[in-house]
Amino acid sequence: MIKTDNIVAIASPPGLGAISLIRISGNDCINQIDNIFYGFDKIKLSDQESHKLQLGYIKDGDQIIDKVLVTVFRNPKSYTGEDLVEISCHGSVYIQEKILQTILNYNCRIADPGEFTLRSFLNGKMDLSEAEAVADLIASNTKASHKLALSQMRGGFKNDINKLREELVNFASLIELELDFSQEDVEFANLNKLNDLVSTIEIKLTDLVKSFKIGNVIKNGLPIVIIGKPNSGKSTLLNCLLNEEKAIVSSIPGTTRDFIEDQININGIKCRFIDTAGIRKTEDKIENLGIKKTYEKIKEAEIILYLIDKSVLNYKNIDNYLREIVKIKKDFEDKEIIVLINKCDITTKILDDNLVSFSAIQISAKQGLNIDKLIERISNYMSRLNIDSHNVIITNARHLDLLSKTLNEIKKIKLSIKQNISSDLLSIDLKQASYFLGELTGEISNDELLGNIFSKFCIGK
Ligand SMILES: Nc1nc2c(ncn2[C@@H]2O[C@H](COP(=O)(O)OP(=O)(O)OP(=O)(O)O)[C@@H](O)[C@H]2O)c(=O)[nH]1
Ligand SMILES: [Mg+2]
Repeated sequence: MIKTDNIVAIASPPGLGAISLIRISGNDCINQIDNIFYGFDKIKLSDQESHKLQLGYIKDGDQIIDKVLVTVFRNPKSYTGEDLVEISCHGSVYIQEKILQTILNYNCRIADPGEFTLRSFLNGKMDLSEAEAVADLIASNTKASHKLALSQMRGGFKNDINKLREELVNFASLIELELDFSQEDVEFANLNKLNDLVSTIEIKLTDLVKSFKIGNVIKNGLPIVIIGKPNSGKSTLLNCLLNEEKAIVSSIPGTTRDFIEDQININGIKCRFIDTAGIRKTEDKIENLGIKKTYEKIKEAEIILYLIDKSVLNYKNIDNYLREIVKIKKDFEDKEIIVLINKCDITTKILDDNLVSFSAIQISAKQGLNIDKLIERISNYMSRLNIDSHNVIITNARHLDLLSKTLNEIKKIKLSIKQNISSDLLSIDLKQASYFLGELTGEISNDELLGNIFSKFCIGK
């Protein structure tokens, strides 16, 4: 049900700023703000043209609170699609709160989280995936995530999906029609055409589902875990990459117990480097907890940096290291593993030949040697992800879930056509597939679903 009562919220971030924005939306919000606004142009807000602004005072009774700029947006040409007023006031926390409290006296309530965007969706100003992109846009903090959120907000994949969905719905109704006339042996739905359609959809959806991995990297960053034996220089490497003394470094093995994480930007992508507890057999309870966490972090990572301490490498133990590398590669075959021989500033017997097959890079984390080669290797991995080649990228777990469910149905339909399975079963799968796609764009929605999505927004959005 669409609510149209007046809602208000501070739309700018909490705290002190030069200017703050208070947003009010609802069926008679313009009249209500007229009660407290005294424009210098002596024009009542209810007479003010849409998208025009006026300088004036906001007063609580006789008391002036602030000199403000007020903009009026008349429905449907506003963010929410309703009448909407924006007050730009000075950024003092006291002023913001005072204006907010005053407005609350005039038939207005504090907006729920995401309620402005919810109303925008309910009034047909944007579809659900666009509304979700608004949240992403606000949260974006790299060039790549900004570009992605912006493209989704401009429609992203919804036009494509809506078109495909329409065609599925068409087929479903043709098949139903055929069932109604089943006695007369007429054929309305051309199964070859349906097969072509589901094949197209299958390719599109598979591509979108695959793009989630990239979307996740853009939105949440590329997780890169640093592992190796105690004292191999993991924390030193983290500090070197971040250019700050983030983690404690010491010559005592087992220094890092918990994981430590921070990020830097490489080629406009957020890279999350995670330093971990060194892996070894130990009786120390806390260290063992840290080692357990290391394994969890490895699972979440896209890239594993496996560090070997060159100063302890010798002809006797090198085979153990080689076996370990082979095992890691086997256990985590979907991940990129980069072998690093650290402490190359220390000269030891040459053992490099053995590690050539693993394309190990010799670095010195302490002196910052060859770190550029490591960055280059990470950049190469990113290029292989082909981030720029995807026009449309999925970033949202809800979208992924619905796309995967649709894909399942589509595969079932394809099989049914192949096996000549009866039309009534086909029509059930077709309906289910178009239902999932409808939920994706919000064509089909319910209060619970909307509540779930918009409650994650913050107030004022
Ligand atoms: N010569 C040299 N020493 C290094 C280098 N990198 C690290 N070290 C030294 O090796 C020791 C261990 O470094 P850490 O960074 O604490 O090693 P770690 O892998 O984090 O160790 P744990 O947290 O105990 O698992 C310290 O004394 C560092 O100064 C390097 O490139 N060259
Ligand atoms: Mg450490």
